[in-house]
Amino acid sequence: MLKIAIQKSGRLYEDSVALLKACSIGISNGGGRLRSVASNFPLEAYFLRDDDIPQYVEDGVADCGIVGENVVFEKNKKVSVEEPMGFGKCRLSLAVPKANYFGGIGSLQGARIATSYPHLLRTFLAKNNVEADIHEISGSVEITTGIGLADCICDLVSTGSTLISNGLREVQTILESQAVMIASENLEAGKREILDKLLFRMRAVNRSKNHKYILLNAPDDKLADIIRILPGMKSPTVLPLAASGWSSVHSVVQEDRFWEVIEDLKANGAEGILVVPIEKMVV
Ligand code: PRT
Ligand code: ZN
Repeated sequence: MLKIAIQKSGRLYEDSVALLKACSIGISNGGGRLRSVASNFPLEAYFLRDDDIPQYVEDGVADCGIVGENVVFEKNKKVSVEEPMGFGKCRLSLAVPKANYFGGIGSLQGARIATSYPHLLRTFLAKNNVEADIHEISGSVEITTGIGLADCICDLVSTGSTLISNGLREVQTILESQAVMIASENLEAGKREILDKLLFRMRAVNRSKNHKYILLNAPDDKLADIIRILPGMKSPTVLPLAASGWSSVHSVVQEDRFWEVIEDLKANGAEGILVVPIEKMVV
């Protein structure tokens, strides 16, 4: 049985449980439960505060866990980072009151900086030969400049709207982060095997989120161009249509190139283009 630590509530809980569900593994902390055993996979989930997850994994109380990279690097525990999970994306950034001049990182010499990430901030400042006065606080970092506690803040940002509504301007990113799977450095062989199976499923689910299945009709004399545009997983499937001189082409397209590819296909004679989501993608 593999023991996995998951955030009890908060920004990562729902996405973590949804990813496991997409891997056909059902767990839930319904009714404030602290543990849940999956019925069809050798997995037991512990629901914990995200800040505690790296320590539990280092100690081997949990074998693995899903937590933000920002927390993993801040806590600096001996754990292995196994795989990005594709959610919980954010960045740790420095921000200053928007009316204030910012003359680069060097201008933070002697500044008072409020943060919940003192280790990451200290490391970043040391690399840039800046000595500043770090005020560690556990929450509401964004209000500290307004109340005169700090000149600058170092906090997580996703949309940026919290900074804007507090009159702050993002000036420097320190770390790009997302949720990752971490694991104990010395997992026993049986547990390693279960974790590898789980990661294999997660990869298949996450890959599918970044791809679409595409079907289209093309005149046979345009097939060569269309196949060049649609490389597919190995190569596209080409099937003859009942109407002579036409074929149906099936392939897989990366989400981030999607519109570009569609425009290119149309310009090269493709018709009746259908796009379908993919549930799992195993390569
Ligand atoms: O109770 P527990 O300790 O488990 O949870 P928590 O309150 O410490 O963490 P939680 O649930 O807020 O966040 C968990 C993880 O989600 C973080 O460690 C990050 O890895 C990730 N994450 C992603 C974020 C954000 N986006 C985010 N925007 N965590 C926090 N924020 C906060 C940020 O601190 C700021 O207050 O949201 C605000 C900024 O958001 P925008 O959209 O206005 O820029
Ligand atoms: Zn926390």
